Amino acid sequence: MPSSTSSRARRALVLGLTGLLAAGGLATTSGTAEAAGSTLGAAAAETGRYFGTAVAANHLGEAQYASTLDAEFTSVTPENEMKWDAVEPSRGSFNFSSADQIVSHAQSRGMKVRGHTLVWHSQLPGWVSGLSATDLRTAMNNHINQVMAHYKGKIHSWDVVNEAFQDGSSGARRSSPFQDKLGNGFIEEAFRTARAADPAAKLCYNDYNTDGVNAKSNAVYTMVKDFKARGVPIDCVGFQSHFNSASPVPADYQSNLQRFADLGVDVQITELDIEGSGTSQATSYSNVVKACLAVTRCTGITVWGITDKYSWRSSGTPLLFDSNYNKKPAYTTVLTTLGGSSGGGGTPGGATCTATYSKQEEWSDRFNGKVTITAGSSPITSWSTTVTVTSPQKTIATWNGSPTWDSSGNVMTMRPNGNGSLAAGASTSFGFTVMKNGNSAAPAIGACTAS
Ligand code: 9MR
Repeated sequence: MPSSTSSRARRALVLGLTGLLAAGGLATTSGTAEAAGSTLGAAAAETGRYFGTAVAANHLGEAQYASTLDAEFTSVTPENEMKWDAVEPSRGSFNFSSADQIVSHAQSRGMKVRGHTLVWHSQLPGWVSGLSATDLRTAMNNHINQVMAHYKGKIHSWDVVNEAFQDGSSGARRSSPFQDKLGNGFIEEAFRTARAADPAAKLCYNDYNTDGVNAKSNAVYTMVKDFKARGVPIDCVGFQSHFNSASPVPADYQSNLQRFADLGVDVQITELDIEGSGTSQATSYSNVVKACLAVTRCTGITVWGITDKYSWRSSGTPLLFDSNYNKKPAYTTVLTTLGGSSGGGGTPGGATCTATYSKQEEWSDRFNGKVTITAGSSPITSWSTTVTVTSPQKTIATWNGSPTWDSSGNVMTMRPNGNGSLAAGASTSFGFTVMKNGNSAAPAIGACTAS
């Protein structure tokens, strides 16, 4: 880590102890020198981004699938398990079992989860298409409410509406039960419902063939601009980025991402895969990664699967690991483009972590705090940090951690509650409630120590 981070951390600590600290994300580090990230997730984390993959629940039991996932990725997207046909196959009857498997696998390893997807014309059960407009509106909002409530607080970003625009030069909306019966307003309504259902989740519009500047992306751009102007809640735009020789990485990919970011939304690469092999595939992947790194608001990259073996277009071998889980040239190029290195990670320097504070709910007499622990470029097996409150404040409750206190009762040392293992670049968090007793100062968070 650069020394500026450590000095920022020290300053934060001192300010915190004097009770002047404003609430908000403050990072402290252990100060241990870190080698370049040796996995996709760790290397991306060093740029402040996640590196994710689509995951299928039915492969999680395959040892190599799970170990590659756990070693390399810091975010997952259920490939099919959160789609309408999977979670609400008949009206009002919800089945979250497969999606839950993926979410709990991810959560226990500190990975983020992207929710995919709430409102989409495809993988839509027949009963939805048969509804009248009034009923469809009720069913759409109920679907969003129920699914988001089930995963409330667990989803980093939701693809609220997926693929609502037509391909080609028309710039029109795609025909779907939602579009045909509810009109253009269905997208706005879905986003408004979603915001109320889980205010902490980032709400994305996600589409394909919008990766460069073209009629379709222009139409999405116009919609996002209008949403921002009118205060319709939207936080991010997903660019699926399914490429092959007929649909290569566009030359204006980066400038297209940037023009959306300039509207005040994050951009995410959500379903990346590039058919091909060898150096040419590697170069295309590298161009995508470079574009994301060049756009500050490009917050993460998700590839659409781990191994070519299980890709939705397996014969095009579009992913970073071959069918035997060997790293392909594209893997190495992505890793180095992210600033990582396959030889450097892990040792010496060993286990490191950071601890970041953010204030949560606040009441007149108390507030909740959350500390996110993120492993550095090596996996860690345990961690600890301190939370110091200013007397007469009192910490009255904690969750997701195992606390001990010093004799003053002001300094709490937090350690994992159970397994403290985190993959390189992965995160976990703990929370606590502080009684203000007249003082609203944010707590000071000590350095994170990892082993
Ligand atoms: O990868 C998914 C595949 O397993 C499904 O059969 C298919 C069904 O439509 O959906 C695939 O994922 C799609 C994603 O949900 C939305 N964008 C396009 C993806 C590739 O088709």
